Amino acid sequence: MKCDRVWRGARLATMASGLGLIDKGLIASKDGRIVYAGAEADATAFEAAETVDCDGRWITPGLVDCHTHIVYGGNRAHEFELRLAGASYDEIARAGGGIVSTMRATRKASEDTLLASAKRRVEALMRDGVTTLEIKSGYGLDTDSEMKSLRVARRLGEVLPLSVVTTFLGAHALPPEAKGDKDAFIADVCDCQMPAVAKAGLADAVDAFCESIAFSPEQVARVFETARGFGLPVKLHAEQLTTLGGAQLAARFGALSADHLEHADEAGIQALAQAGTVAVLLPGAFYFLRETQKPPIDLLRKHGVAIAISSDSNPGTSPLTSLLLTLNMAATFFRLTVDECLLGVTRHAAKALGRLDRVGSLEAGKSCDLAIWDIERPAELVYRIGFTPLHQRIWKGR
Ligand code: DI6
Ligand code: FE
Repeated sequence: MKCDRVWRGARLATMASGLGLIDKGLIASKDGRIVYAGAEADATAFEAAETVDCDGRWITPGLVDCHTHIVYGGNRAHEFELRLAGASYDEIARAGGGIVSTMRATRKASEDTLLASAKRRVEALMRDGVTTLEIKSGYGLDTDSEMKSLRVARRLGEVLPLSVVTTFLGAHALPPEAKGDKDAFIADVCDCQMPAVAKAGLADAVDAFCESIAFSPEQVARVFETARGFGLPVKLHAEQLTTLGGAQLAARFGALSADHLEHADEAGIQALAQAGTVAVLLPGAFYFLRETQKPPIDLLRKHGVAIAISSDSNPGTSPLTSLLLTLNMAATFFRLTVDECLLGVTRHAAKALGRLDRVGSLEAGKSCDLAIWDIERPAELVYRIGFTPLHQRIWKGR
């Protein structure tokens, strides 16, 4: 069979079922897609334009970072200093800092400025083998600025060799001009912002922040009903700081994912299991906020909920741009196993984006997105702190 490129002599972690380890593996690509991934011994004869000998290196699917807020103006290093001096995240937010300070900087910044700053952060993630990246809006908080942020997210996927999935997070925080009226702001999100975003084709999904300091389950339900009307799948920031029933709400709407979940209870986890909603864990925010309440890992295991892991890259609670470091945190803080960690940034992360048909495992028909590693065993991807053993990153067969 004719194909474009063959990688041979590799050890594969296909993630097709469990880690799907193959000792002497071969991958063949054609037109940017995988046409074969499996044992070299079982492969038909491929006539390839280029053959790469991998010298026993490991190949995993290109990594998927399924939850980021990576497009924003300015940064919050000064608030970090205030926190070090004793102020809490809450106090800073109430004093006009927090998400609203990033909103001001994001509204002020030009599209090119936002693009240039986000590009450097995305490139850092790419150096860890990331080939698919989700990017949320939510620092614009009005129609024009939300659309500007989402256009920047789309442009990142045009100027960089990786796949970008965009999410409209209009219900992230209350902007000052809403003068405390959350219901009126939610009406604006549903009646003005989301229709404009959907009409322009700028969002692949819709997210919301369901939290006592953000929006109630009733307000989020309104956002989700509107999203349904536009045919957009939903996901939710749920149970990060308090137990509000966000997990059940996400399940009720068949959400792709429920994210954070530190304070989720068993009923919530059961609901996620029944709905097939992925639990996205964000150890970077847990670390940076010095949280002590861990997500209920044992309940997620008991009920068979797929676990994904993501950087949550954002200026306020997770200024993190390494997915491998995120894995080390997931293992160290949450006691996830190496297998759970690696599935969490491949197969399960792809599922959390509704993209499992295209990415997340090494299987024929999927995009040929590969991470080729200079490692002796997969555990090295989780074990190291601040070192990337990436040999090469392949996106769409190149
Ligand atoms: N949860 C978070 O941790 C971030 N957004 C969200 O919904 C916080 C973002 C920020 O503080 O800028
Ligand atoms: Fe987040």
